Amino acid sequence: MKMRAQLFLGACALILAASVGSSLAADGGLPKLKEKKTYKVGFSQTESNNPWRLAETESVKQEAAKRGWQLVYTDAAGSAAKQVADVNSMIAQQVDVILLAPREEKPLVPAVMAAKKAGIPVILLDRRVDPVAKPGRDYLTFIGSDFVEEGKRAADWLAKATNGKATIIELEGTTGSSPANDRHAGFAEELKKYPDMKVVASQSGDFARDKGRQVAETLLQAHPDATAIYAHNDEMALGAIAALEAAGKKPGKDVTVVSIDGEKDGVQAIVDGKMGCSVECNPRLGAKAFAAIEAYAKGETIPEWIKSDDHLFDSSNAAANLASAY
Ligand code: GZL
Repeated sequence: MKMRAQLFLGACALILAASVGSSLAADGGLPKLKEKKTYKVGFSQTESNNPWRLAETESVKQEAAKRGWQLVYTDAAGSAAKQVADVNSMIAQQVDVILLAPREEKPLVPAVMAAKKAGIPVILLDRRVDPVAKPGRDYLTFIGSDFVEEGKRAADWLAKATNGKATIIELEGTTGSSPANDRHAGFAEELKKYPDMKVVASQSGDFARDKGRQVAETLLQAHPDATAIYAHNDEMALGAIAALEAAGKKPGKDVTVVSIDGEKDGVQAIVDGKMGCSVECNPRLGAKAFAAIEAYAKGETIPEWIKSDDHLFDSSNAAANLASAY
């Protein structure tokens, strides 16, 4: 009898250790990914409201099709709350790995942690979450651009174009998103080098063309002395160009416009002399994302940041890059 009791207790201890062990692993370490022929990949897109988003989604879908991997795609239509629900539904569908383009930094942290707890590795695509979540511990890696650097490059280009003298209106991206936060910070940091360049107003146009037009209209009325507009993306820059023309001003002559993304309409605006520059932010991240999944499953070490190499488009190279722009 005693022996059977000991065996039973021993078995309980093993089960307990295993469950604690796996949860500790989930708390302490990144979920693993078993090597398989194909994977079931979840891609949580934040919205589809502009060419950048559409190009990103296209690159992910193309790569999944090319590899014959199953893709579970969701579109949060611009709602962080819906995006959290979308990730939870992927967890319930037991995808092997999640690609997450988080709408905003803070609200999407719980989604990252829920996936980790469920033993599903997460790759952040194109935007980051709040640094409370760590790469290599809570998610595998961030694949995307250096937004701070983009802001700095836009500021430097504008300084050269205006001989370091400008009264600037800033159109910010989606409030709380890492590109908006970092493009603002990078631009402001670089502007410290140029005492005669001042941002007189800064407001969110939510990365959208019409919202960007409306905000530009309002800010131009409040600041008729503005000589430059810095937009966090081409869609808002194109909205601002429409606002300038509606106000009888000549974009590229009366007001210098600088932006980020390098979408086709933005590069075209540079060719047309209406936009000064657009710092490229490459949306075609699908190939890098799937290569990272494959490498991780093989046991390779994945860097905490797989960085996009971004160019800068201005009158010197816009025409040559128009055909390949998205
Ligand atoms: C950048 C991406 C931004 C683009 C915008 O990685 O998150 O979101 O710059 C898009 O055009 O809406």
